[in-house]
Amino acid sequence: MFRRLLSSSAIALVLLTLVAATAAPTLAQTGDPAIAISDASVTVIEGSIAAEILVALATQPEADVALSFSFANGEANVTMVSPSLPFTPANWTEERTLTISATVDGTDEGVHTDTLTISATSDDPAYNGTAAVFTGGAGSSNNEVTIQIRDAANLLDDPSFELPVSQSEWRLVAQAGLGGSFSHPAALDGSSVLLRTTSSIETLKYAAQRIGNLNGLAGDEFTFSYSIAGLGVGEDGVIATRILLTRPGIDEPEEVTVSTCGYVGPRGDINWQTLTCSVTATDDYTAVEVFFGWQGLTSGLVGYDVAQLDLVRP
Ligand SMILES: [Ca+2]
Ligand SMILES: [Ca+2]
Ligand SMILES: [Ca+2]
Repeated sequence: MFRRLLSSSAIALVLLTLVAATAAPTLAQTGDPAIAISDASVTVIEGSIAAEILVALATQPEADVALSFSFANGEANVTMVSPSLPFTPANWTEERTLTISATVDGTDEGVHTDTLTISATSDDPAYNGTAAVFTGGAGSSNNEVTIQIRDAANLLDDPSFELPVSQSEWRLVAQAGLGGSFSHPAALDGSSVLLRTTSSIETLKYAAQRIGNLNGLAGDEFTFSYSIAGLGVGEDGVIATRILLTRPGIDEPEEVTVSTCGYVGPRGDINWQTLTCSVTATDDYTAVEVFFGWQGLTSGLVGYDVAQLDLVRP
């Protein structure tokens, strides 16, 4: 039913420019005594994608510096520390890599969070207890890492569009729109997202959700499934779904792999049906984003509901 379309079309260019950049961490090993953390927040997926953060000392300590880790909610854990702790006066220049993961707990929690708190203990008073200064982390003491956890069962936040847009991670975008374009009528399963034509000059209208800060690997397979329906949908324009994998680039995120699946069924009144679009990562990536919507449609409306994004890591 689906075939790849539009891989180099205008819709691709427009969509690509809307992806936010992610900065690479840098840890300063100069200045006053401090413990630098590479990331204030990371994203992990239960049972599959873990996150790596770096921890480094800014100066040579006068004694060994041990780190300890605690989690606020017990949803995540540190599974590996390399090279091993503590920092010593001899090996202090080596950055430590912490791997943070979340296990599959069998509970459908949607997007949930945990907080990692890093504490230091040392006979060097500058690196001991509350006297230790942290940089780069979250919280009032900069020694926390916020961990956003995605459920293994469905990576998307608010997959059935039950929340107001301001409360979910879906973005609704209308190019040259005149406002009042989106609504949530009772539909397939509670509320749905409805992309309605309002003007013949509208060029593009879509909903998107982006999951960033990922340690994605080549070979990861994503499948995006969703239900679609329509009313009075014209014969013009393109209705399509897209999965986009990116990594940080020089000025803007660099496309790693993209899959675009055009709707090729009949127009007019379209009954609810479930469709899928899949992509396999051709290289490592740091973000996945799903889009669905239309370009150049001048009459009718298209509804979407019950979206699901699954990851299989071979
Ligand atoms: Ca959990
Ligand atoms: Ca869970
Ligand atoms: Ca719904």
